[in-house]
Amino acid sequence: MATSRFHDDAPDVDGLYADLATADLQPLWVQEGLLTRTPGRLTPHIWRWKTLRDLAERSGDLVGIDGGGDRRVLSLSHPDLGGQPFATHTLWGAVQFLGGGELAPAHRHTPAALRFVLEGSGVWTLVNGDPIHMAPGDLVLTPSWTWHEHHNPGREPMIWFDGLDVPLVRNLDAVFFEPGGDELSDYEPLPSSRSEIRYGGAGLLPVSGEPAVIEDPASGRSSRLLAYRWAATDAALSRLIESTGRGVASVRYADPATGRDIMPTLRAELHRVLAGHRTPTIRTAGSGIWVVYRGSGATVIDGRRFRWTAGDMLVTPSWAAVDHQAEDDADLFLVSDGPALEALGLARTETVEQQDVREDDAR
Ligand code: GTQ
Ligand code: FE2
Repeated sequence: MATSRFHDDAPDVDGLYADLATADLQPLWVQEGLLTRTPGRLTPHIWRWKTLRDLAERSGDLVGIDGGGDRRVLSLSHPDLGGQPFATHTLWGAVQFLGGGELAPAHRHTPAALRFVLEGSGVWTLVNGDPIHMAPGDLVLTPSWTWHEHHNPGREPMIWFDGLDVPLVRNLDAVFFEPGGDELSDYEPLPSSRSEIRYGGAGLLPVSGEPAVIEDPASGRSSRLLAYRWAATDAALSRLIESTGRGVASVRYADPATGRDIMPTLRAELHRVLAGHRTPTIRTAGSGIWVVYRGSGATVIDGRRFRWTAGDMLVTPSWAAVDHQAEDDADLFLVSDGPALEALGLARTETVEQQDVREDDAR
């Protein structure tokens, strides 16, 4: 913010500014919008399922998985971000389309990824060689630097949501990528992944045996459980709603051994809002992407109402006031950068008074 303590009209000040620029220096006192009272670099934005689905399917028809760069992914590109393929300053969100018989080959990267399945079933994702079956409502993790590849041995295409921390890791300039070898991975489609056999028991951890698929005590990296099944998420939410008698409930996906977030940079939650109910209004530092899994309703973000139905995807900016209302019973999946802010000592959240709707977003 410009301050009046400095005399911009002093006779040789133009010369000073010119010399500063030549010396690759900038005076703080001319900076605007650097130290803002509160965050606010992004507006909310919504992508409609119909558009996402149609374009994903067309990409499936027209762009081969070989010619299309191995993964048929359409990234949510927020119009505020100047054409970058990012949903927020920290989060990558995308729909991935894998046709019947297709294979997205093995690779690994430092950005962490999660998948939330929207349509179809029968894809196997191999995470460090552990075959994980994917079906609607399942959450599957590929933590930082784990090998992964997606196989669709069936006939039907599958569509899922990808959430990654790519923009965050890019801004830290910590992106590493390694392609896998050319040889095809062989895998046995077992009823349960190794990860779930060891860590999928509610409240029970193996005392001994093989190490976890992902174990990196040096970095404190968690993610021993790599798949969170819809049936378990659904049951947990139903129990909460039944026991509290309230129309809203939410759960956070947690590492079973530590109770902490599933990965160091990404948080995942499932929020259930029954028909006719509205959540409290909350502001959180850090951004999020909401994926409507089921139902219909609206989200009010800083007084703007966005109506949604299943498959729609919605960005909530840092420190925006957010609440949800359901028309039909609704389930909303959330991915956010919460743990990254917590690790850096930047996390803040507050509940605010219910906001008025100032603006209705046309459908
Ligand atoms: O499926 O491995 O949306 O590497 C972006 C980068 C998905 C993946 C994305 C990826 C993947
Ligand atoms: Fe990947």
